[in-house]
Amino acid sequence: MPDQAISDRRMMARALQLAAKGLYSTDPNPRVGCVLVREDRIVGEGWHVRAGEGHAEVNALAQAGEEARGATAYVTLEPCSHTGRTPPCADALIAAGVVRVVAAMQDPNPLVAGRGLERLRAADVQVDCGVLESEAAALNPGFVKRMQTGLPYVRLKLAMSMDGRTAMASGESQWITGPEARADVQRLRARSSAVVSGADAVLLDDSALTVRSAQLGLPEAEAKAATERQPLRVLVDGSLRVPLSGRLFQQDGPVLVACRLDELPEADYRAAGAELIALADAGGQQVDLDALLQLLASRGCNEVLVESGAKLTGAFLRAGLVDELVVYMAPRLLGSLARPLLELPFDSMAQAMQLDVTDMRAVGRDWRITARPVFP
Ligand code: AOF
Ligand code: ZN
Repeated sequence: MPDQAISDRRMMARALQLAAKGLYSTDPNPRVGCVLVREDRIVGEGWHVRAGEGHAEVNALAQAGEEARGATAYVTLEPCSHTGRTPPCADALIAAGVVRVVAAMQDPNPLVAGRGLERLRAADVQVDCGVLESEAAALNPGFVKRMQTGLPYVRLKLAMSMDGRTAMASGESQWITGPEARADVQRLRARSSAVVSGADAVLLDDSALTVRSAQLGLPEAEAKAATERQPLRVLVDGSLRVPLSGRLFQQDGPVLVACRLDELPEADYRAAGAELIALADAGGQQVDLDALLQLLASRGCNEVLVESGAKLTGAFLRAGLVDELVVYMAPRLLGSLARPLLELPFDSMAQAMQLDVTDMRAVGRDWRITARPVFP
């Protein structure tokens, strides 16, 4: 590989590290990092911290000052060309005298979509795109999917014993997995735009579905920053069985309840700090999960975490709405009277869902398996 290509990849790897610092905070914007390099020396670094504030390039330019003149900018996402909450980064790079821009990927946002790179080329800036592209896309699976399809990236979290059980018949389930795995789940929540659960699960555990900084397993300052923003908590409660006195409604942060009723006690929910919407499917028997995800995407939700019981998780899978399964497997056996992981009433091998395992690792004493459904 030529020297230039090697140093491009090295600098982009650093820009990706910087972008990842925004993992918990940039929502609904993408995580983006930028490194400015002049004569083989890094003269500025920046990342996008939160929506409404400076983009990665602007933060790196501020650090570089005059040293940006003649520099190469490494950016994990195409610099923007539009005026959103902030002015276009392409213009800022041109004005600062940057002579070359290396982007990991095009911005899938239709407002940008190649126009940022065009603008740079028109100003005689040398442009290269596609360095560490898949790594950059992997950092923003939700933003990319939402921009391309109008749906969020859906992660299904499941926790089970080695015999595929999630709770005793009585509902007793605390705790199947260990503290490290539970902290890992807290981090999954913290990076998500929304956490979805169903009435059965919330009634069973009286879950609050919040992110708690002390349970993230992160250094204190990072944990604090990661909980500045709480994900939207979404309750799928077709016939409104979860009482407003439940813990879900007692915690700070936005709550959305999706039901399938005609007459909505909206005022009661509003008084409890929650929004109530009707989203019945064609048969009127279930909440329309596809419509729910479209609604969440229209509100800027990138990554959605489904943490629920066998019924709702099974329904998401059967509807083909899941992008990724994250399964925590605890080294214990709960036995045949305990509750099964998923409601997927298949009766022949031909119906079985195929999965591609993308990662498997130990988390404390448990195992975490990440897999993607394979659609034939
Ligand atoms: C960049 N650098 O660091 C980010 C970009 O509303 P705004 O002004 O924050 O714009 C948000 C859009 O800008 C977002 O949807 C995406 O297309 C792009 N994000 N672009 O050049 C950044 N965060
Ligand atoms: Zn920008």
